[in-house]
This record gives sequence, structure tokens and C-alpha cells, in this order.
Amino acid sequence: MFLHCGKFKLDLSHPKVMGIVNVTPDSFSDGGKHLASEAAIAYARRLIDDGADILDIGGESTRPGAAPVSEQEELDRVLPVIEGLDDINIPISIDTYKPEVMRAALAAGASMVNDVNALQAERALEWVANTSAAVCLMHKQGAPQNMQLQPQYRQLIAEVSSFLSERIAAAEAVGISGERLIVDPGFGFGKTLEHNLALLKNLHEFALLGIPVLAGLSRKSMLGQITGREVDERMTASVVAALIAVQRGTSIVRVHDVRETVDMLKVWRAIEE
Ligand code: 9MG
Repeated sequence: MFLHCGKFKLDLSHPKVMGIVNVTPDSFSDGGKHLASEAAIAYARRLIDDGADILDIGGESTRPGAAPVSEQEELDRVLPVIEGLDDINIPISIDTYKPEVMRAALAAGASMVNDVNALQAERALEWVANTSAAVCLMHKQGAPQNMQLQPQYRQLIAEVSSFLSERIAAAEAVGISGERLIVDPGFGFGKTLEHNLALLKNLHEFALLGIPVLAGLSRKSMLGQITGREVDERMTASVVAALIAVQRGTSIVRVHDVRETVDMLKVWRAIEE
């Protein structure tokens, strides 16, 4: 299976690693905006050296309880980073749910949209349809400000699948072909630990949608709940979670710890093929 994203055609016959570049003040804040962009660009280049197949650049945190940032602030954070990476030869994904940010980022050189809102914002579908970018459609229940308050499902896997299937149909209806789509059950987005574990255990169910699956488990609170470890001590748990995901047919893992995940995949592939 191939993923078409702009000028890139990603071969998903082996799982791919998407490296996370969060351009938020808590990540790269020290010496003002320009230095923050420089630091984020250097960090992104390090992830490429570590073996990342895709970079996911975001300017607004989607962590539970995170405050939204304005469109202008988000543009100011991500555009200099995307522009500063114009020489790289792996796809850049823009992590945003805002159509204006999608449009500007794609014009600046990104070739994928990672939308935790699954292109539900007004104009998002049409604007992405008018490009050749790939798009990741993610499931969530609620908004980052309230999604962990009381998530409830009657039939978790069926509900998440049916939402993703409806968003695939909406994307295809405006001309975004299946070769440009990825789906994601959205670990931690309006899900309890029990929900997250059930999703992980049943990840192979989402492959039945016929679209590559992306899983983002890296350093998430579910791993903290299981291990009792703080966020910056969850690397081992994250790599193991990524392994479980690829064993269940996931094509792309979204991770902070690129080097370690790439090593894990090398070991996994050595016995799988
Ligand atoms: C932006 N972001 C944070 N967590 C994520 C996840 O699990 N999947 C995707 N697609 N994006 C995420």
C-alpha cells in the first residue's frame, strides 16, 4: 500500500515512523521566536538523522486541558519551521485542525495534514481537496479542554470505526482519494485507560476500513497510568506500545523517540521478513 502525499509516495509495506516536532513555548521557548524556530529546525533535522520517515510539525498543544492558541500565533510558530526545512526529502505533516493553518502550511511546503478534528471544520475538506496532500483523519470525543471529563461509549470499536468510515466517505466525496488518507483511533482523545487498552488490543479492526492506520501512543498518559512514570520517563513504554501497534497492522507510528522506535522496527522486521 502506498500513501500519496504531495510529491512523495510513501511505501507503507513496512511501518513508517512519524517524528513529533512540537513548536510550542514549553518545547522551544528560551530566547524568543527566532531562536525558537532555529531550535525547532535543528531538532527536526536530528529526527531525520535518527530515521524519521515523516515529520509532524504542530504549533498548538492538543493535550487534555491545553488552551487553544490563535490562528496567527500558530502560523507564527509553524511557518518559519516549515520554510526552514525546504531542503529535506521526507514529507512534512502539519498538525492542525484550523483550515487557514492547513492552507498556509501546505503552501509553505508541507505535504500532509494531521487533523485531530478529522477535517470537520468548515472549509477544511474543500481546501485539502484542492491540494495533493495526504490527510490523517483522527477520532476524538469532545475537545481537548473537556475530553477527559467523562468519556463514554456504548460500543467503542464500532463507534470509532463508524466515525472514521463516515469521515473517509466525506473526504472521498470531495475528491480526496483513499490513497491520500490515513485513519487514527485517537488514543487519549476522549478515552479512559480502559478505552485506550481496548483500542490498542483491537487495532487490527481499523485496518478493515481499507485505509492505512496511524497510532499515536508516545508518552501518553495511558502509559503513565500503567507504569506510574512521569511523561519524560515513558520512552520504553512508548516503544513497546508502538511495537504492539505495528504487530496489529498499524502503518505509521507517531512518536517522540524516533531513534529508539526505528531500532525497535529493525529488530521486529528482522524476524518478520
Ligand atoms: C497531534 N496529536 C497528538 N496525539 C495524536 C495522535 O494520537 N494521533 C494523531 N494523528 N495526532 C495526534
